[in-house]
Amino acid sequence: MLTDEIHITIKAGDGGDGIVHFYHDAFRPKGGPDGGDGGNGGDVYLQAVSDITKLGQFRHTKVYKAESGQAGGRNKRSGKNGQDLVIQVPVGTIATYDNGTSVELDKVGQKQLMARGGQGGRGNFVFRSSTNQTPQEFEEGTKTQEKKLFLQLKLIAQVGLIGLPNAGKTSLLNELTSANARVANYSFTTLEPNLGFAKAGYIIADIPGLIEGAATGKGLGIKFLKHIERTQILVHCISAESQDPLKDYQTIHQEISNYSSVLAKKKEIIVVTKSDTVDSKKLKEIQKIIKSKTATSIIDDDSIKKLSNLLTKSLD
Ligand SMILES: Nc1nc2c(ncn2[C@@H]2O[C@H](COP(=O)(O)OP(=O)(O)OP(=O)(O)O)[C@@H](O)[C@H]2O)c(=O)[nH]1
Ligand SMILES: [Mg+2]
Repeated sequence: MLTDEIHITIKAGDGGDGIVHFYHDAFRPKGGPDGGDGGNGGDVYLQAVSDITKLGQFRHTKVYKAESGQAGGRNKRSGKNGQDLVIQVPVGTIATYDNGTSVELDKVGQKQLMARGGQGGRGNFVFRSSTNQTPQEFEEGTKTQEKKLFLQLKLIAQVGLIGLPNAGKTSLLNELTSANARVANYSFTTLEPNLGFAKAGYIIADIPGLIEGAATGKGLGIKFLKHIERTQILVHCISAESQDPLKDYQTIHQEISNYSSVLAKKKEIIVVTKSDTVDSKKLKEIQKIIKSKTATSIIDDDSIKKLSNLLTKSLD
């Protein structure tokens, strides 16, 4: 199951404390103050990666802490800085703090500072002066607070596959991308959206099949349509095995329109799937009825390549 919403807690590292120390050896029993500064605490970052399953990692571990800075040392040595923590999230993640401010990670590789590490405190060496040669002062490192984050994955697929159950949507996703999603010869095989990355760099979303009445909650309903709202193109899949391809087309189009007029007006490529199940005459007939210029079969690589090229050309 794709995790697309999750709460986590992050904490930047505390600053290390400065220390009070005085140098002395056999020759210089009062060598003076030499307590070093504490190191800075590590920052916490989010970084966008292309793996859309990445929010799943947070199901088990909820708290993420960067390393704290170490305390200063004798001989004016500064404490080691704490290591930053870089947490990977899928591209398309929106991270929202408790106070409502949010940041969106919308480019692969984008790195966003979410919690700054505490400053290291100064050691007594820096507090020495002509009037105070034995300073007892030092600073504690700044302590950081935990922050709660709500991570939400807004899928940013450029292409959305729609159609009735069993139309061959998931099979097409697997052919067009490196996805390896479950396919079976019955309706509602897909229960959660699948995503795949096409070689050309775009993302395709496959959602569960829609049925008549979906907009009012029938079948798996419409809750998955939100995942294709921001796509640029819809690939409307109609099976060549269908008894009534035009009705299939109209059913889906109606449900989409009931859900959102924006979605209904989206650019659409109508594809007759499973073209190998009919002869070429019948295929042409179907294509004419539903005004489809493209047909695919998962056993015909050329047909998949043609659709793939068409998609690449159609996307800006
Ligand atoms: N002959 C043939 N069978 C196909 C083709 N594409 C898909 N199928 C078969 O059609 C059935 C349904 O395919 P799926 O890809 O699971 O269909 P779906 O539209 O994702 O179905 P839901 O997830 O239930 O909505 C499976 O048995 C596939 O093997 C094709 O091009 N040719
Ligand atoms: Mg499916």
